[in-house]
Amino acid sequence: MIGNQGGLFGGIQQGDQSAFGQQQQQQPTQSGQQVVAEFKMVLVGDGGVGKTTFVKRHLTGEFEKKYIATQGVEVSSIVFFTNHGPIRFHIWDTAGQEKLGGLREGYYIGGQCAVVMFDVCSRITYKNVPKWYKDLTRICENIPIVLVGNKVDAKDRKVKARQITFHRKRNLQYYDVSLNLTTNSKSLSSGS
Ligand SMILES: Nc1nc2c(ncn2[C@@H]2O[C@H](COP(=O)(O)OP(=O)(O)O)[C@@H](O)[C@H]2O)c(=O)[nH]1
Ligand SMILES: [Mg+2]
Repeated sequence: MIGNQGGLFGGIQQGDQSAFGQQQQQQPTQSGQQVVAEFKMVLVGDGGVGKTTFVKRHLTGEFEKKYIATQGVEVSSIVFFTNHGPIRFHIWDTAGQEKLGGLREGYYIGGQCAVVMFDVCSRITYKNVPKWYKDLTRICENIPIVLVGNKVDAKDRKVKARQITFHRKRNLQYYDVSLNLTTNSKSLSSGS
C-alpha cells in the first residue's frame, strides 16, 4: 500500500481536474522516496484487447488499487522509477463498460496521458481506434497518447504492420507489444 488513504483518491469527483495534478501534495513511495510527478493515465480500446492485462502486468512494483464504484472504474497507482526520480501513474481501467459502447466523460476528465489499445488479431479493434481516439481527445485535448497493438505473440495476426497507419496521421507513437507473460516478446514498458 502506498500511504495515501483518503488523499488522492478520497476526493475524486467528476470534473475534478486537479485530483491527479502535480500541484497535489505527493505521497512518498514505500521506500520513502518522494515522487517527482504523478499523472492520470487512461486506457481505452475495445473489450478484450488487453487493457486489464496491461495493468496487471505492471503490478509487480509498488501499487495501490482502488475501485471507484460510481464510475465503474478500477484505478491502479503504480510507481515507475525513472532517471528523473519516481513517477506515479494513476492508471484508469474500465470495469468492462467499453463493451457496451462509449465510456462516460468522467473516465476521461483530468486524463494527462493515454494508451489507445487494439488487438492485432482482431481487425475490428483496429477499425475502432479512430472512434476511441475521438472520444478521448474530445475531452483530453492535448495529451500524450500512444497507440498500442497488442498480442503480437499470437500466430493468427490479422492486422499487419504495414496496415497500421493511424498513428502517422495523428503524430502518435506506435508500439507493437505482447502482454502475454508466457511469451518473451516485446514489452511496452521497455519500449523495445
Ligand atoms: N495471446 C495473447 N493474449 C493476450 C495478450 N494480452 C491479453 N491477452 C488475453 O486477452 C484477453 C482479454 O484481455 P483483457 O486484459 O481482459 O482485455 P480488456 O477487456 O481490454 O481489459 C485475456 O484472455 C488475456 O489473457 C497478449 O499479449 N497475447
Ligand atoms: Mg478490462
